[in-house]
Amino acid sequence: MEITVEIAKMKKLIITVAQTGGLHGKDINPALPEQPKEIAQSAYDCYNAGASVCHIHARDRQGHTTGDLEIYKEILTEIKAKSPIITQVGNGIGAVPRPDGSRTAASLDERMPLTVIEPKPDMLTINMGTFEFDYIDTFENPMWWNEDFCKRCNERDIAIECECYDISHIFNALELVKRGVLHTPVHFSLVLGVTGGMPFTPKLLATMVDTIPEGSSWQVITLSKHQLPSTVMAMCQGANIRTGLEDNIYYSKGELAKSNAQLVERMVRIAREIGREVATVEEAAEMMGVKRE
Ligand code: KMH
Ligand code: ZN
Repeated sequence: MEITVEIAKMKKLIITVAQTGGLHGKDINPALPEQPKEIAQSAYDCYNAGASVCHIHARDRQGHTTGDLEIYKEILTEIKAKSPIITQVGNGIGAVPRPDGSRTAASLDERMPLTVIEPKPDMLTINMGTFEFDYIDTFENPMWWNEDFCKRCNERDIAIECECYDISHIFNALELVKRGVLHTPVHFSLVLGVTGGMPFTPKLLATMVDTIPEGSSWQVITLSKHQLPSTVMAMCQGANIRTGLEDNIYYSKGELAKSNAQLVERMVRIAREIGREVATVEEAAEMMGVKRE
């Protein structure tokens, strides 16, 4: 895909906030929202700061990562009651505690029920290939399962975001397009810097962007110290961006972020400085083919 460099010709910027994640918790940054009301308040603050999409993971009452649909229900209900921000549930769930004391990646059987969450999320994330996630576990995302997941999203009119950790994952997404289950334009998230996937370098990002078809939308997801520079780069190339404590617990080196909204506010300031207009929720929904209830 051609990279746009003229700011005036760029589409409006969609800012996604990934507030919670499925790995770390309040133990490493107390500002990370874990409980439904806290997640909804943080989403409201991020919406007011300029985010149009809220990427969601659930935690149980103890703050442990969970696939409990009742908790997702509470989170979605609370978010929707407070703001019109687009809701996007991450289908990876994260690392779940097990009775033997270990924590392992949520299984395919634990993850498929996310397609029936009530109230309906606006979007669901699909992770586009199986790989070893950060030495933690095998992150299983087989093609047959992604195809089934996609079909179930289509049945409920849930829009899809495709997270690609490797160039081959882009081709996996395109295969689903060929099979007629993933609709175009595809919304790619290019995830760089997860051990087991591709590392972040500007060259690798450019190669990935080069691989995705014209007309797609893309955003970059990177972790920790790479997040600010990579998102600024993406912003200057007409892409969307994602920020939030799921991906980066710091505001600057050694300084913890005070909130998700603080990270969103910074991205909005930078967008304004470079002349990139920030999309409203309505504009983002239109651009991503999100059908609101
Ligand atoms: N933490 C991201 C790198 C998901 O939610 O399904 C992975 C993620 C996946 O966002
Ligand atoms: Zn996620």
